[in-house]
Amino acid sequence: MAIAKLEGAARQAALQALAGWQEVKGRDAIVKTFVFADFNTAFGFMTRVAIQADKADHHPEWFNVYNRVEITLTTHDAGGLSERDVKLAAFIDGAAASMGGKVKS
Ligand code: H2B
Repeated sequence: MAIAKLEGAARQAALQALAGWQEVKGRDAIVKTFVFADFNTAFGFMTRVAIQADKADHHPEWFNVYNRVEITLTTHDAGGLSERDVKLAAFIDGAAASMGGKVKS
């Protein structure tokens, strides 16, 4: 499946529109860490993201410890960032905000 990698001005604009997502060193991916009130809330958030990710057939790389969820987004089929990552990042930000998630810097 050919998916276009985000490049040039389109990539810059997309990254600027995503608050708090950082570029990963050494690979074309973005990362953001959220902290929730407790494990239950963090896992509830992950469940919402998981359902959306599977629906869109676009899945996060993530790591959870108790109330913390670190999420890396990239498009394996494109070998880098694509519009799919931007869409999933926007969904993730909305879900986190609605569940009281704070961004961990
Ligand atoms: N998730 C992500 N992050 N990148 C992909 O390229 C990708 C995916 N490809 N989920 C999908 C699944 C692909 O493997 C299936 C076969 O559609």
